[in-house]
Amino acid sequence: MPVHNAEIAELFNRLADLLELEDANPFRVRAYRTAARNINGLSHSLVDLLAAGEDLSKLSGIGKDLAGKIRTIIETGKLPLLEQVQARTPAELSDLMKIDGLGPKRVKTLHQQLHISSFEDLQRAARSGKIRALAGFGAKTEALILERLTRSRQADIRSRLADAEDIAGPLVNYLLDCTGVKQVNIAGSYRRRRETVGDLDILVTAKQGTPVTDHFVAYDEVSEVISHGKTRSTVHLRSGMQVDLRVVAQVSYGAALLYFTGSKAHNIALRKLAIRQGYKLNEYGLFRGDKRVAGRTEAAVYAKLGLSYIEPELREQQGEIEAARKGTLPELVSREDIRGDLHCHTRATDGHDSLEAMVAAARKLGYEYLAITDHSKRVSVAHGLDHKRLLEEARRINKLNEQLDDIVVLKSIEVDILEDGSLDLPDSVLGQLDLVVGAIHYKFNLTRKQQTERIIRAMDNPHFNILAHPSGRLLNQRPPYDIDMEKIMQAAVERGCFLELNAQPARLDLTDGDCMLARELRLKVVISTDAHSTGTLDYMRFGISQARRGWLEPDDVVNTCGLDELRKLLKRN
Ligand code: DGT
Ligand code: CA
Ligand code: CA
Repeated sequence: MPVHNAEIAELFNRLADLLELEDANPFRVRAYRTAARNINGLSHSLVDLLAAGEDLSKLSGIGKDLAGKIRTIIETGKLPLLEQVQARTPAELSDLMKIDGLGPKRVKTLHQQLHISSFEDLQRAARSGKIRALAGFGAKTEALILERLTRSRQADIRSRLADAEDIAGPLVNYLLDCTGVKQVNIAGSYRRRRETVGDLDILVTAKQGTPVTDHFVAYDEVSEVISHGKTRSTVHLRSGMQVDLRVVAQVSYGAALLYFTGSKAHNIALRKLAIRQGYKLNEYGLFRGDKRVAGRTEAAVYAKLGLSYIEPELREQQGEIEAARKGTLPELVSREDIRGDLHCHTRATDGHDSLEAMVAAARKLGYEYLAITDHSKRVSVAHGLDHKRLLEEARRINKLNEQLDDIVVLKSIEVDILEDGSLDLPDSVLGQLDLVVGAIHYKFNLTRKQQTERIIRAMDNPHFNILAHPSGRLLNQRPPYDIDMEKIMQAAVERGCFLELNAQPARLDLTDGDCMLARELRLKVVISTDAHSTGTLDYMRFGISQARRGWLEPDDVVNTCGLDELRKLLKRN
């Protein structure tokens, strides 16, 4: 089993948390955290680097000791030190640290002062008002803990789409290795490209079921076999993911794919429509009496029902069936429509690759433009740019542009929106850039009214173009800050500004619903990766699928425009 960089980083982060919980040397704790952050930002897989004979201790933040640990993880899948530390930490105590807002320090206080070592203890203490009395907590924190306790338990069950992909990819390859297997497809919410998935629903075509389900339950990563039958089986993987597998015959493959792709609401509506037309629809096909009239492909089933083909991302019972009947479905935006990326970072702040490397990677993707948007000085942890360093970067970009004829590098900044809605750099500096991307990185807890006004005031600045990650949410980690999204979108339309759909798998901010709202208000959206390394420019695909779920067409997306058209849009109204 290949080990992903994210998994390795996760092991080091867990180790750092547990060490901190037991008061280990802070420098040691920090070293593991730094290593995890650097590993997450690498644009190559550590497995590949090791296989190519690279010396891992040359990587930034990775010394000899860490390089050795990484090698052990890759070779054995284990970090022995973590297992030792884990063995001496109560399991529930380490689970408590997963609650947003409860780092190792706070969990330690809760444990020492209130003897809290489980979710139940924590909930009881919060409900009875004991937590607010602790130094450094307060009533507000107590309320947040209660809220997050409920939220994190629901969130824990669903995986981010990108994590699900990491798990699904190798499993699909493994299934394809089984003799007799013709096709393997992942249906369910995964195929509809929802931002999180509950479980994986895998569909396989093969003449005989038993060899396939036998092969499936023998997969290395399986931790528990829930059921094991001739044509269907369910397992849990070591990652915690549940996987349902079904083996179907070729003649009903389309009908089965349709059924197991869902959504359930879409299925029910389709089945009703079929009944009204005198058919019967199930996972084996579309039938008139006993005769199967369609089933081999999804397209054939839709066609027989008088519908145009409905893309999986649209199958949420949000009017898509009606639109398919009238022939008014949107022509969804796709990867080929994208002409450039308008949000990325370089080594000048918290990116991992140089300006030149980022531009080279964007050229390889066939982009016509790339905006470099490093952080502004307020974000000191990312070593944000002051006006001197920003202008220095701008000069380097000018030079680079003189040498390039197939891509234009746009000078930009991800400027911090300060608490009063002013921007972190003076207008005289912002005016020298090609575009300005603004973002909130602190003071998440203002009231809805204050936060909304803060953002609109930022857009009042005539240099402001794009609001980055508009809600600030992090999937399974941090709720959105409280804003009036419609009011902000309206204000953007009035001022000629745009909202970003941030394609980071943990953000996907805007949501699909926000995209629909933007389309209704005729506000164009910018799909940006916020890449911090060359490899993650590829996150564009997550942004695209989110946009497709929001019914967006190429015309609804700013960065489907060529450079001239883009420059016009950036001039505001
Ligand atoms: P998830 O796993 O929670 O992210 O969401 P899904 O959509 O993958 O749901 P899941 O795994 O429970 O079921 C996969 C598909 O199977 C679902 O999208 C539609 C279909 N399905 C499941 N249960 C029913 C049902 O009771 N009626 C109908 N018509 N379809 C169902
Ligand atoms: Ca599912
Ligand atoms: Ca399922």
